[in-house]
Amino acid sequence: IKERTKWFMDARFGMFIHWGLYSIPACGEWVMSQKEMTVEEYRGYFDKFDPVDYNPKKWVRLAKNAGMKYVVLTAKHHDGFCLFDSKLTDYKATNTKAGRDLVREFVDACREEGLKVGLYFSIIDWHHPDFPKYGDKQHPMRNNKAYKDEKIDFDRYLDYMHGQVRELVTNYGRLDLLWFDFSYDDMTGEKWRASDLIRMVRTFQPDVIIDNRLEGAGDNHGSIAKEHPLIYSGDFASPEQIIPPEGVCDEKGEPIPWELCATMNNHWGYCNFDHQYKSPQMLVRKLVECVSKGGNMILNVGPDAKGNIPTESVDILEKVGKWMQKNKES
Ligand code: JFZ
Repeated sequence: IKERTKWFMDARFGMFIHWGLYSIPACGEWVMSQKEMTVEEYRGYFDKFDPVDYNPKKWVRLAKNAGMKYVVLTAKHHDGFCLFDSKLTDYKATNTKAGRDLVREFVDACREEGLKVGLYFSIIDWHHPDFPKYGDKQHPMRNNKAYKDEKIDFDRYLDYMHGQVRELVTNYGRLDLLWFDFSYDDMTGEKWRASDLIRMVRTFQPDVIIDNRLEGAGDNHGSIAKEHPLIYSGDFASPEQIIPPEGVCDEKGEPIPWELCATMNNHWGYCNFDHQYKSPQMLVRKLVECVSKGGNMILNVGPDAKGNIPTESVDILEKVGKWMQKNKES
């Protein structure tokens, strides 16, 4: 086990936060793709975004009281909207009614409460003009013939994407975790210039731990489980929703760090009609199962457009916290 992952293996339980413009339509973070919305249509949410109740300290305290040791926030999701003050785009919280860098307040809150701080960053970007559109698997314009013969400069997109990661790893102090999401089809590794990306990240943040999704997602672990992992293979595997029956092992059968990402209902981003929440009992059992198999669990909440975590999620986390409190080592 690499030195830098030790805190992570110890932490076992974290909070994932999916939050962005998609909290406004309130039907999950994939709405732009699902409804095949143009950048102009989606911009309506940008004009409306006004998270008057944003108080990351409240989020972090909720996590802490639930027994969680780290928190990961979506600095940018697939829709391309930045919660941070990127100098490379105008499409950021700073230019909304929020009027400020929301990632800054989040990292400050984590540090104040003594929790490890992580940022999620989507390598997919449906807002950037140089991201492939027509014929892509998931781009909102995948079926729109108007984009069929469009010329794009993917390298210009990659320069932008790398530049934003550089901002994240240089402007927010020491980060504990980076959660990249995600490679698909033949968009793996070198297509994202991932070796360069990670070399850059490591010059500024030698100890930050990184997930394995520059190479894949879900069950596709990439080279993290191989004898000779690539530089961007990541520090931990990231199975989604389903606990791997035998944990996660490398080719030789040795356990490797992994983290189940799970959400409380059936969406990551806020969804006002999804009330299918897992019970606190079920979540505790899942956590125990992960830990017994050498893994972590990062449990997701999706705050609403104002910045409030849904009351169902708050109730569940408080109950999980009671169990953690009662059963913690003295
Ligand atoms: C990805 C995102 O698309 C999603 O919005 C959320 O952020 C989640 C944590 O990660 O979802 C995926 C990515 C890949 C697979 C499934 C869900 N996959 O390959 O099975």
